Amino acid sequence: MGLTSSHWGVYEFVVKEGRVSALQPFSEDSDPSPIGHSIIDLLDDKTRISAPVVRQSWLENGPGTSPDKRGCERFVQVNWEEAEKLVATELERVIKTKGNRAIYAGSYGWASAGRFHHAQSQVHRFLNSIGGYTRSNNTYSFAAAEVIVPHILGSNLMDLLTLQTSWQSVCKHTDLMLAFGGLPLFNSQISNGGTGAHIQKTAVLAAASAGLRIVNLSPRRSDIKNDIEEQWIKVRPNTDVAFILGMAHTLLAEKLYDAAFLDRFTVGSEQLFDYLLGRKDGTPKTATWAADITGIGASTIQALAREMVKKRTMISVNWSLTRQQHGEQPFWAAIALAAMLGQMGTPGGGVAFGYTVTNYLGNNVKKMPYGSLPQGKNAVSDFIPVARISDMLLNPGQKFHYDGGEYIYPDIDLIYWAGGNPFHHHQDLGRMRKAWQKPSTVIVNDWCWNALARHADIVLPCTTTLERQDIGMNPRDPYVISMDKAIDAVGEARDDFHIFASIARRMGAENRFTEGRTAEEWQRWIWEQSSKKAAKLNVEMPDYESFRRAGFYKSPDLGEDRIFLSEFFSDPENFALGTPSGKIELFSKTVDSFGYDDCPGHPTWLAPNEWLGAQQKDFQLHLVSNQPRTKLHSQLDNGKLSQSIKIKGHEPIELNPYDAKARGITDGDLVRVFNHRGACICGAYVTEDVMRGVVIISTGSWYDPEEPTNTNSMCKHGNPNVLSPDIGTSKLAQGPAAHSCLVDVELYKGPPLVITAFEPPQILKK
Ligand SMILES: Nc1nc2c(c(=O)[nH]1)N[C@H]1C(S)=C(S)[C@@H](COP(=O)(O)OP(=O)(O)OC[C@H]3O[C@@H](n4cnc5c(=O)[nH]c(N)nc54)[C@H](O)[C@@H]3O)O[C@H]1N2
Ligand SMILES: Nc1nc2c(c(=O)[nH]1)N[C@H]1C(S)=C(S)[C@@H](COP(=O)(O)OP(=O)(O)OC[C@H]3O[C@@H](n4cnc5c(=O)[nH]c(N)nc54)[C@H](O)[C@@H]3O)O[C@H]1N2
Ligand SMILES: [Mo]
Repeated sequence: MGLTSSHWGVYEFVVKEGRVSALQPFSEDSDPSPIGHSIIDLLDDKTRISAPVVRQSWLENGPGTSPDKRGCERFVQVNWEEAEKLVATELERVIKTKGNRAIYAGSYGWASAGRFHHAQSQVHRFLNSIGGYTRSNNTYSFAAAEVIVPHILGSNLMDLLTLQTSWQSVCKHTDLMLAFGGLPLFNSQISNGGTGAHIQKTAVLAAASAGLRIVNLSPRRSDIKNDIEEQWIKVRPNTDVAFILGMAHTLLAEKLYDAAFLDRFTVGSEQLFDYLLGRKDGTPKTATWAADITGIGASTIQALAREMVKKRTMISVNWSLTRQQHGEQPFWAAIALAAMLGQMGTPGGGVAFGYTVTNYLGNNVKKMPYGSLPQGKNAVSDFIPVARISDMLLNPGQKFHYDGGEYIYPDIDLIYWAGGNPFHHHQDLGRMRKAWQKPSTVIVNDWCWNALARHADIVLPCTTTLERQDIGMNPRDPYVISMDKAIDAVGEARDDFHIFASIARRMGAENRFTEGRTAEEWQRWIWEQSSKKAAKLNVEMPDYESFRRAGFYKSPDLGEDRIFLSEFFSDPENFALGTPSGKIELFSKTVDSFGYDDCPGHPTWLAPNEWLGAQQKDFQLHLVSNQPRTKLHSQLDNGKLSQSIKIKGHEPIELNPYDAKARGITDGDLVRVFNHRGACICGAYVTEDVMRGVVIISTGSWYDPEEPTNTNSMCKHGNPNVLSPDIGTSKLAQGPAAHSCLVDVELYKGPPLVITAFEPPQILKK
């Protein structure tokens, strides 16, 4: 018995005869996630990478050989010594001939929980110890918001998320919650870095029984728990900004807004009002105007605006609204609407960046200043906005815009990935596979044979969390977990730390990488750093040995109900925001000065290229590719829970009975989903839960091309990223825009398909 921690929660593991036989819920968690159990069967099944391997023609003929064979050629097994030598020699070659900037190691991804064995920290620290690498900025979760929000509220978005008004405050004070993107409890199973106790379901139920009226503004009814009374407003995907502007116009036209609040706490309402009234473009953003765009009646929009004024209202905007073209606008528009209402800073009122989207949002925990593995200094200044990877690989030397600056894409010759899966997360996978052929070498550390590992030249097998001791420490979660090692490393797998330390040794950088500490010594060091920082906040943490003996440590509750930016709202002079004006910027001179046509100086409705209201539509259905409820992204897609909801082995596609009937599709049929970028096969799940004109395919099915040698091949399994567009949200953030995607669906009439995503590649043993 011992404890382990994952992004989906903490579990007690049971080991029998050297195997993990069960994961039991953590005693502190009243609503554990079922996701964890899937790992048990996967620790040593056929999808596990058991030894280092090298793509055959790369091994035989050197770097850059037949990159078009990535993803379809067999591998040759090598021993660790050979693998380390190959990696070290190849890194040295690239550094010597092209410089460190030719190494791309954004290595974006969630990896596993555990503060020390965090794959990104390890790979970044390692590469910094040998001269650096080209990095990536921001996340796939909400890059658009990460770049725009500091211009509006003057702080880092990640910090603001932990300051969100707590559920405690909402339960006591909020009468009405506008939930853009719903309150998807499926998503609250997850918290980045781990979570000790799942709180969101209890919180939603408590708020609902305290009388909170929840309005679900979303294309999907089940974005709110089915047994909660709510109003479902079926907003056309990607039109929320028009909806919000229509409400803002109503407040303005009917003089229902709080002028004193705007005056005291904001700048830029004049420019915003000019825009709402259509003074420059001749189009007033009335509720009728918004009705046309959103598909929601003007009277509904007006009624909601009037109701908001009368009640204590919370506007909650999910992160999915940022993963669309012009994804900078929804958060900005929502902040502007909340400011016009004048309830920001009041208990239960104002704006929030989504509740339930992950488990920590709206908790009442004191944010702890925990330590982490220092990553060293990156001597390379080159970077890309995270979702511009294909653009970078395809267009070296080309200019790109980002947050007011102009930068150049470096010429990448080597990719190193540890702890993320671009064949899961990136858009337009056909285009990415072409781009992926550009570098001479791709090196991947992973533990399972997913599409990323298959598309590498050198694959180094790493351990899972159950095979190593660690500290589960998430500054946004009250539980710190002493993670025990349950079993020995499977096959020849090694911890990422061990992998990098061995390569660093061959490159003369071992001491820079390890600083002479073992994994255990680093964990103790992280704990001690954390204790020192906590002491400054008057929080006393136990000593390291007591913590290890106890199994976990719980940090203190905040002690009062958190209200978003309460200091600023109680004293805006002394607690001015970090914006140029010190106030909330409804118009930003800075953003305006960039002169971007796709991100002007105030919240603006800008139609995406692909949406249901487009004049020219080559495809008739809007695809939403949301988060999978049975797993985290691509992780554990090979497990039982994920498999249990597939339809004949394919990812389900949710579609409305009306759209299904029009295409002769019935529940359970195999369908081909397609557009001009690609196609995939899904199983039809016909449901009234999704609005007409919209289809939903959750992400995470392992990419499984029908013809592996064809970069544009159909995916047999149902990965929606063969369909999604690879465009930036705007020149400002260049974030991912997966949710602005049109497709069509037809009955699949081709030959029977065998899913091969979980068949490991062919491996030659020497
Ligand atoms: N169409 C569409 N696409 C999306 C989204 C969407 O809504 N729609 N959502 C986006 C979002 S929000 C996100 S955050 C991304 C997520 O994208 P990712 O975070 O890249 O997805 P994961 O599947 O979590 O990838 C984690 C990888 O790390 C590996 N791994 C786990 N533990 C370890 C370890 O200890 N060491 C090493 N070396 N590897 C390990 C796993 O096997 C897996 O390959 O996807 C994005 N993509
Ligand atoms: N189980 C599970 N939970 C997860 C994850 C996971 O992989 N699995 N991933 C985690 C991660 S990395 C992240 S970033 C968060 C993301 O959390 P979110 O961004 O909230 O996640 P999604 O599931 O993509 O979107 C939620 C809902 O938004 C709605 N939606 C989509 N487009 C629009 C739109 O244009 N307008 C409106 N009004 N609604 C729209 C969809 O109906 C969708 O079901 O989830 C986290 N939680
Ligand atoms: Mo995310």
